[in-house]
Amino acid sequence: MKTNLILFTVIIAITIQNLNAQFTQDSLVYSFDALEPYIDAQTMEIHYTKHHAGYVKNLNKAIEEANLLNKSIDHILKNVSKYNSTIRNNGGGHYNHALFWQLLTPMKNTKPLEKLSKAIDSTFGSMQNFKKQFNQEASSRFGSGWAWLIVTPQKKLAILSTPNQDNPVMDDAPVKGIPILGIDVWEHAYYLKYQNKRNDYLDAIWNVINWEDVSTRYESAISQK
Ligand code: MN3
Repeated sequence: MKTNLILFTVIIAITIQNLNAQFTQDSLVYSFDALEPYIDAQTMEIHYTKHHAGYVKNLNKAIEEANLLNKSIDHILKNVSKYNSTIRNNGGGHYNHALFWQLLTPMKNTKPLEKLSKAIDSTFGSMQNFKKQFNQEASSRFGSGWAWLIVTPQKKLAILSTPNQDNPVMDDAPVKGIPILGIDVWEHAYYLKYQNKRNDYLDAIWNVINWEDVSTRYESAISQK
């Protein structure tokens, strides 16, 4: 009886704790080693269970302190200039990584669907040119950050990069838009396997980009009012 009561109390305590934790990590839909040999299992495991988990934990603490518990991540990012740097860095960190995991797939060498494929060709000349321009942007981002393919408010495709955990959703981003593809160029995303060779990581990652997911995001972005 006493054991049951303790157990009951523990369950209630855990439930209350989870109710307060506004943001959580979605489970990965593939295993840590599923993206081998392009992204190694150890990098994936540390990236997901330590880096991303850390952003979520720090974000939850920061929004509680700032009384933002009921706000969505979109709302937080679209008003981020009003908040402190802890909310900015960890809010961006959570959004960017949650997106990044969905943009990767163990199905090797997927292709964009027709609408996106046409838009890439008409904007960048060819898929090959697009990847070249994207990798140029990603490799020249000094220090830590992200490279993005976005849909602009004019419904055009554009490539850009942002520092730290910033992204094009933030209200004070120099170029704003809806990210449909984002690649993490922090050293923690590639250093164990590629060391200082960011370009080798950038060449390899195209093998595991989920173009079906990117295409769906494109079609949704161009149809938004
Ligand atoms: Mn990262």
